[in-house]
Amino acid sequence: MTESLTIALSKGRILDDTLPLLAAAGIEPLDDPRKSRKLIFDTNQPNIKLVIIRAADVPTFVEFGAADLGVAGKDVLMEHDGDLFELLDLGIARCRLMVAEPADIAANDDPANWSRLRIATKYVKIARRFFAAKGIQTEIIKLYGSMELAPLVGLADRIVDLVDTGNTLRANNLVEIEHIADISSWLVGNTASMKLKHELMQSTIAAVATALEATNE
Ligand code: PRT
Ligand code: MG
Repeated sequence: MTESLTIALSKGRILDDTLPLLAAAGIEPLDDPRKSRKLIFDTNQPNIKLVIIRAADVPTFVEFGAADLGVAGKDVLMEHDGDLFELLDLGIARCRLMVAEPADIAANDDPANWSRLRIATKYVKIARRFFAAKGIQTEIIKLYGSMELAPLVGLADRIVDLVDTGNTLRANNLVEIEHIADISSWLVGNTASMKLKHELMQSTIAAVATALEATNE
């Protein structure tokens, strides 16, 4: 039986940064996923295809074997918290996961004194774990976007969100107050595929690793 692989990617910054890396590893989609509305793409490798899905869905596709490999942000992987292999840190889409709060509160705030907080975030599990480990009680309010708005309208005291340049926080009078994790995107793999499709998985992972080393030189 000829082995075949499906690689799950998401539109936006992950796709923009992963396509050049895959090309350097010898894997190129036949149509441009940045322009097409298709969800499945054949590549120049007859046994490798790409699927383009929502960023937060990549770990689910990989864990359940709908994709053998995928690229997902560490934030999404920490929140998913599932059974898959984290194979390679691709060093792309870097940012940091932070607790932020209004600048006027931060002026007189010491995280060492936190005991009860109301947090708005899309990272419910990560936030719960982070504050529980510090013994801080939290009410977590799940949002799907624009977390920065929550403290401005009294929905929450603090937010947990990704920060890159800090422009979004600054524009909304928020400041970073606690660091949760440094984030980058990882190549992840389905655990069964690592055994059942050993050869093709290993050669593909090795090709990506070599391409990654070349870009880091
Ligand atoms: O867009 P969609 O809802 O489908 O999914 P998504 O928003 O999760 O996807 P996408 O492409 O926006 O992000 C994919 C991954 O990129 C994330 O899971 C992160 O691992 C990574 N990444 C890197 C970022 C950022 N940098 C980032 N800055 N994801 C989001 N942001 C947002 C952040 O949430 C905040 O709203 O950008 C804003 C902050 O940016 P600065 O530069 O103003 O600080
Ligand atoms: Mg987005």
